[in-house]
Amino acid sequence: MATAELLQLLPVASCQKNDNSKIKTIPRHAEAQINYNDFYWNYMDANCPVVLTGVSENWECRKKWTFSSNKNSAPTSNENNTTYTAINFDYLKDKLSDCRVPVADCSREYFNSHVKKEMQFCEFLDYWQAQVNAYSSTVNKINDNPSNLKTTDNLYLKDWHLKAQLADYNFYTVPKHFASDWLNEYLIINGKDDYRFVYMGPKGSWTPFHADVFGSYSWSTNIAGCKKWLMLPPNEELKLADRFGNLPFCIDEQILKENNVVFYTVMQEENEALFVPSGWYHQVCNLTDTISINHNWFNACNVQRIWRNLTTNMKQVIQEIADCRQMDNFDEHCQTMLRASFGINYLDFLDIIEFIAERRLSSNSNGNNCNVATEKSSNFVIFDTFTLNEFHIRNDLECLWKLLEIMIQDKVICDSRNLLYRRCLRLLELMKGF
Ligand SMILES: O=C(O)CCC(=O)C(=O)O
Ligand SMILES: [Fe+2]
Repeated sequence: MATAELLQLLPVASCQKNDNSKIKTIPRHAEAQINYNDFYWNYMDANCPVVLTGVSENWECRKKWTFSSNKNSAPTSNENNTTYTAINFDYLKDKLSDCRVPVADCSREYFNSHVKKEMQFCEFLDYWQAQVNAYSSTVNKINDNPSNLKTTDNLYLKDWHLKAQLADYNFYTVPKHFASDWLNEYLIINGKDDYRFVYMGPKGSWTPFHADVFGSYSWSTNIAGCKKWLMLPPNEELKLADRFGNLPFCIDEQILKENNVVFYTVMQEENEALFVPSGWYHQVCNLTDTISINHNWFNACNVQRIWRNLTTNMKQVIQEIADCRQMDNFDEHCQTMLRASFGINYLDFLDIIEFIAERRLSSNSNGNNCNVATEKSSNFVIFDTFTLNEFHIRNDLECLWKLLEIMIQDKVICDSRNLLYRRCLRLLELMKGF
């Protein structure tokens, strides 16, 4: 295998930190122009959105799934007559038609989400192609508020784990800026369900107002088409809550303005990756036929936010079933309910933390010279491509140490000196000498 690319993290003082608190518009940087360290501290650690441009030029999916390299093919266009790359339906049918895919119907709401079903990929492509043919023959204006679209069905292929299904198919590469990803590092190596997705959205398909799973980050790269994002900094969404604390399913710019909500509109074009920070609510509308790749993840920068969300959700679970406190296995029951509602429970979270800590502790960068950033790298590889410099490993371990110190003060963990508590202590002990 070729030598892994080094993710070179430096102490935060080494980079001129932006003041991101009063941004007017979401900045754009050419991916090749912004280095790993600046992105890490200025955007990821600062929890501020940014668009990286020129991201997917060499990705197999851009070259083969679309006509991007064939300028003679008929492009699609939006209302402003901007041209967009057309989708190569024949290639997709040939290559992937046997796959089962998850599809949402954007015209039907079900418990604060869209109705979901499974389809054969080729069946979805037939539907999409028929849509393309229909709207190329009529002028189909997309209203600013996507729920106003009057169609019978509005299908959106989303959250497709294609990379997990076809591990050897290298249709994209993870941009290095997003490669410090504890969640997928743990899930992929342990053969568990990951958070790497493909989205294929016909013009007019959309994703309702939400924040991402666990309060994770997401990145989304457009292979073809244009997405319109409405994004709110954390807590701005509270201005939209009704008297029961429920948030709206669908928003538009007018609703946001009427409620004095701070928000940003991002038009994400082809070949651009949007970094969505933790806890930023967003709604996404595909203004044209769109294909995108995205991941959800967390790492040293946002792991404490994930932990806080986990504890908040646990408190809610405990409150909901407080009447049953006397029953046998009350604690286990709460953990089961937490996993069902939040996606992971304390045990799952601790499994991830343990795995990430042990991997870094056993890397061959045996602690020498860790106070300075050196060229020396670890002996493990992330996403088949990247490795961490010594300072990065040290930074990861320091964040894990701080997290564990917070965790062992949590009531659920320390109350009964239970297994969770002992696992946290063992890990702290292991990390003492790093
Ligand atoms: O592209 C979409 O429809 C939704 C993407 C999204 O919500 C995300 O990447 O966090
Ligand atoms: Fe999202």
